[in-house]
Amino acid sequence: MTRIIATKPYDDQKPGTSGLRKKVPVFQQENYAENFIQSIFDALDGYKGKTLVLGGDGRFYNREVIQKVLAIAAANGFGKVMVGQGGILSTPAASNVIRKYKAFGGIILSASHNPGGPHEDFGIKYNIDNGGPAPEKITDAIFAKSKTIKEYKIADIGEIDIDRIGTVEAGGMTIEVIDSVKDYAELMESLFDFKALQKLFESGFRMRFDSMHAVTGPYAKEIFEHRLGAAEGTCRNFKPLPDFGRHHPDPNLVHCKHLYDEMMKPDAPDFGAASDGDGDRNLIIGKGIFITPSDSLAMLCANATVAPAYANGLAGIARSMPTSRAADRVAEKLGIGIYETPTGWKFFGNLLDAGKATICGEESAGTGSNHIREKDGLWAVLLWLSILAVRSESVQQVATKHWAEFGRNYYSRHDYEGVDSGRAHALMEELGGKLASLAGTSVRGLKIEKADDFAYHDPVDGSVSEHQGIRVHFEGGSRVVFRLSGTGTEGATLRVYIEHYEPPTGKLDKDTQKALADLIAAADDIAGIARHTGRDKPSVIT
Ligand code: VG1
Ligand code: CO
Repeated sequence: MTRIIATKPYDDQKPGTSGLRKKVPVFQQENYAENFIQSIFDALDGYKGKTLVLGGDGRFYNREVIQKVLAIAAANGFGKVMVGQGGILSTPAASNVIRKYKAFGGIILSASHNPGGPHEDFGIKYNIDNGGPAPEKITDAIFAKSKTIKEYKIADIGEIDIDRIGTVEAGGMTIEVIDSVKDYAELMESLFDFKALQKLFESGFRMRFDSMHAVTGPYAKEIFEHRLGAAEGTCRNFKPLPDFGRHHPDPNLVHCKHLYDEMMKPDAPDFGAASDGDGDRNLIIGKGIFITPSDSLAMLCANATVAPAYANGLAGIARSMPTSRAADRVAEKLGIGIYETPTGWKFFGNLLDAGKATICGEESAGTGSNHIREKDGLWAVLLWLSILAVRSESVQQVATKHWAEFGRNYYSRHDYEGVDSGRAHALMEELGGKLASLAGTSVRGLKIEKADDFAYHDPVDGSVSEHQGIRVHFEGGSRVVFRLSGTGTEGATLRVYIEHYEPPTGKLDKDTQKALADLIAAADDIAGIARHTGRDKPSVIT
């Protein structure tokens, strides 16, 4: 039986950079999740009888919301829902399932790298039929529906057993519980030369992969240890936990410091990597060397032809605006297109669909390719392993040679988390107000060439996205970018992205923070970070 439940709108259901993210108690308010799920369906057309893919990163409240989505999808007339066993699908795995089975779309339950638990974060995201995050046109429509919603539909289907693989009929809809890992592992096997990677591990190559008690555990175990023969113990923290073991599943040098420390020891393994809550990010650390995500993107692109899937070369590269321009130099050398998009994977979808870009990346540890429409942590690790296998070199050697050829984009991101929202917005407004007057002035001896507020004109559908970050360019190619995060759930997070280019003939082995010290000071002078935020240093440096 289907019931229609009267409800009142909430005014704060605007999806951010990647879906709606709030604290769990916010989602637990009466009808809060139901409203948003119904608003997603209300914003869509033509799904009657079609298939929806459903899964999440296993965090606290995942199972409850899986049941809600099933019951609301049935009442709204979906023909079928394919749900990952136990409610689990990593974000890249969900993207693959949507594409492989030609689903109408998918709902992914995740707050990605944000912590989980009864008082931590939860999230809901809608992906379209290409497997990618809904574009702004759709997220805007969902938000509009959420502000006027009066009722939602729900089918009385009872609690569905999502732990047993198989198919059941409920509320006039088919529910298929699928293996969370199998389709994804097969996809990886189709892209990379698994025999070559098996040989690498046979030769004694040692690796650590840290799943941070998040969703990639079962995927990593299956791919690295079972299919590629990496030693047992290669995978660490591989048991997904609803609260990620009370850690912050963000694979950066702060939250994954234990891996960094291990990789800096004299007897370190050859390769270390980690992934985030929902499996779309990657951290890459070689023995004795951390690779910034922006450099990783450039190095993956420069060497992609080692993998069968990219043997014929890349059509183009896309990176988010704050990502360093290391990849631009690779694109230039390869004679292929380079695209600069706003932050968030949803902006890459059109470029990938149109065949303009093959590999995309973000400074926030996200890299991926046209194999799906999300960033993909394990994919990046497998491409790195392929490079090391084919070149028979260490990460250090690959990086050193890359910089010697292309020069080095010293790069760092400084985050000021949990800043009072009013003060953070005041900083951005003040900065925006003086952009026009910055060009030609000097700060700390650095001459400002131009400054602007980044707007993106999508070359495929012509849509325009404004106010995507403030860029200050200095003479000589250095750059500072300021923007406010769209994924946080507490106050505001100011992100400051700092970049300095050193040509191949320059000094390529400096300490990053030292290499950027002048620019960091200039950023504070220009934006008044300390004055506005009351902070004398960032909370996270990556
Ligand atoms: C952050 C990152 C962005 C990434 C987004 C989602 O967004 O900066 O590059 O696409 O998170 O990643 P923001 O708006 O907080 O800067 V995930 O792994 O959280 O889905
Ligand atoms: Co993520």
